[in-house]
Amino acid sequence: MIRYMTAGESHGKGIMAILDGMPAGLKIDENFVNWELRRRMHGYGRGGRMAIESDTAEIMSGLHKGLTIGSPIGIFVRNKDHKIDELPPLKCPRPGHADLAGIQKYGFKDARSVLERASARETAGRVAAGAVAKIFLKEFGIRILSHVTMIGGVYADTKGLTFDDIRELSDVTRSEVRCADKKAEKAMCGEIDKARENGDTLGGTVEVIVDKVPPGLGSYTQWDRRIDGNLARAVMSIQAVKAVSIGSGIASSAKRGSEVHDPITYDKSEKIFSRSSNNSGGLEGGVTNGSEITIEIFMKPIATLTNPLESVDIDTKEKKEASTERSDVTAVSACGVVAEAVVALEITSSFLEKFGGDSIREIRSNYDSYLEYLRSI
Ligand code: EPS
Repeated sequence: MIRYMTAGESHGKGIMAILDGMPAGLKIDENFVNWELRRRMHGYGRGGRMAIESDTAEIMSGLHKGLTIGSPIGIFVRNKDHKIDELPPLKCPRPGHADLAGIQKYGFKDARSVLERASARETAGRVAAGAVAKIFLKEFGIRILSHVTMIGGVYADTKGLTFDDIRELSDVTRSEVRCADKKAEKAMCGEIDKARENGDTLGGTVEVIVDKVPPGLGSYTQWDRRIDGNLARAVMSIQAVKAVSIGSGIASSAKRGSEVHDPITYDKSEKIFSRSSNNSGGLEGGVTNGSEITIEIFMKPIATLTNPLESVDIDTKEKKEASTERSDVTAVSACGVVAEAVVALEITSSFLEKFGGDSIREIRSNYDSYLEYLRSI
């Protein structure tokens, strides 16, 4: 099992993450961690802040000569826009943000101290920790991608595309919104422009796909070991996410069982069980079944509007427009990168629970013997 935490305010000195429980002997490529941080900053419709920052990971602990040593891995991402003490108070809480609830809960006189920590800037820490988890999973051939499937009501058509097709087409170097459908991408950018002109914001959906996951991660024996629940919690905790659907989850609730469940097949030459469809999104009974894990994530529109909704002044209690701040028109593309990170962390945790060991060598030997056993049944 692993644990991770983040700390840091949006305009404080920086964001940090501590990742505890990683085994020894994993080579950490800092360039890869930084590449993940850069992917999080990408996306048409992101705000002015992204032009200021150039997020870079300073790995503070847990490595010796580039290899993990089993101790907690501490990562710091410095904020260039470090001006928390000069920023004005926010007196009119923004609907959709944590502003009002935070003022009430912590006894503040304005929302500045709320938004500084509630901000999605925090996700830089999760992406840095998630990059380490991705490096771990890569050792065992497990790959993760995300791609944008809808922004502002414009849907991508990715029917028939494989994991590799989607990965290539939605890559940051090829797509401004990380969408695998070029035509949809153009329409999405058009919607983003329109929303910006109207002082409005957009939400959307992303899909995360995890490939080459072995069957048997997670467990049905106890509620908090069900990996679908843990994945949903991790993803749902990303700022502005309002719903999570595994496999054909939401759509399948209106269908018949015969249309939804995935028939079981057996390949006699490869000696593996598989499925002729994947509506379950790789998860049955809270356990991975060996198919790709597919998770759809629904993000609401960013809550900071430059054409603001009605609010109330915290001091005078008079009706006023909500405060506005520099923000993004949409951050759906970034949400996908964060989702990849938190999914990687959950899969890593379950992987370590099943194949536990303190070093990569020990885990590899446990994993190989499990794969051999699977072929023997
Ligand atoms: C973000 C940094 C923030 C916002 C965004 C995410 O920068 P600033 O507040 O300085 O403009 O761009 O935050 C939000 C969308 C939010 O709701 O708080 C980042 O690094 O991801």
